[in-house]
Amino acid sequence: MKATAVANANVALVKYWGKREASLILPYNSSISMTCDGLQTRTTVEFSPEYTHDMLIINDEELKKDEKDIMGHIERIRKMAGINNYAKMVSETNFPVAAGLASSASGLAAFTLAAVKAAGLNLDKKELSILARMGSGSACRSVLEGFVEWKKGEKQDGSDSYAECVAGKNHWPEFRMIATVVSVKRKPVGSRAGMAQTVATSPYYKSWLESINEDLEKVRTGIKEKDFEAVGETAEYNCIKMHATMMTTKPPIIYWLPETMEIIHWVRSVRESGTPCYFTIDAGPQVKVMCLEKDLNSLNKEIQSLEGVIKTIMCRPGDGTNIIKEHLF
Ligand code: 2P0
Repeated sequence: MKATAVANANVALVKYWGKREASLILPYNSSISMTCDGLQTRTTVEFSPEYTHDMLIINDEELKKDEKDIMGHIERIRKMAGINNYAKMVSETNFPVAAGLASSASGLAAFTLAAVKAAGLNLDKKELSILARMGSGSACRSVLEGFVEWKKGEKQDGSDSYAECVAGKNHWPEFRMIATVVSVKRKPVGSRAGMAQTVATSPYYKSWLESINEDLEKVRTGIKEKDFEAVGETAEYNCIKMHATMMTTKPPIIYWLPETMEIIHWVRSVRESGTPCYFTIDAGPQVKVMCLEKDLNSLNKEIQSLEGVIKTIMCRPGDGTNIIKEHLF
């Protein structure tokens, strides 16, 4: 009753921001992401009669309380499998947790698959995506490889709200992302609370929803046609629109730091001088720079020389969530 899974984080090109139903995690809008190799979580889960309580250890630190209610998620999986044993869960990421690099997406995707396997369940990709979604919305996209769309669905039970592959990881290997780390501090407002506050108080949230279908269509088509400018331009603008809804909540949520702004302006000036690149930013200060493979190394070198950049991680379209043989304990 022990299994280990590995999952990559994903970065949204069209963002998920806002829930129409919180307990099942059903979004107001569909979203599209790239599963990023290079931002990886490994998780081992074991159910055993020898454990007297559930234990969750992330990057060598035992968690007593978790923001994402991973304990609630393990209970859900225990019920599905009809088992009573407590679980030990050990998880390791190769990037900073809770700093806006989608750690909950890779974390909950790896955790869901490892727990399902350890519990003796056999789920297909759709069922796994639905289950991962109930752990953390964006995790449903990390189940799949390459470029992925999470269809928001219409049903109240969430059975039509899951992710599907738009294009596999080998469809467009020239599309790259450079994830920058400018701060490793925990963000001031978690995304779960942040999106609830946005839905409840931002006067711009309605406009966000009104323009989302156009963005989804442009990015979906752009990926299929490998149109870098269309995807980059739409993704960058979609990110700015999402942050505009965050900044207009009461009280306002501002995730950007001075270093974030510095990279934004740098990307714009590089683009003006002829190198195609675009930025996107999630619920945190880190900037992800989208570029083409041919410009990757030179742009990465330049970003590393910017003041305030602690490190960069270069990503290409990556694998979905998979079982591996090597356990963490
Ligand atoms: C996204 N984010 O599409 C957006 C963009 C952050 C900004 O999905 O409450 O950790 O667990 O469903 O998935 C972050 O939110 O939130 C997120 P829950 P989640 O990637």
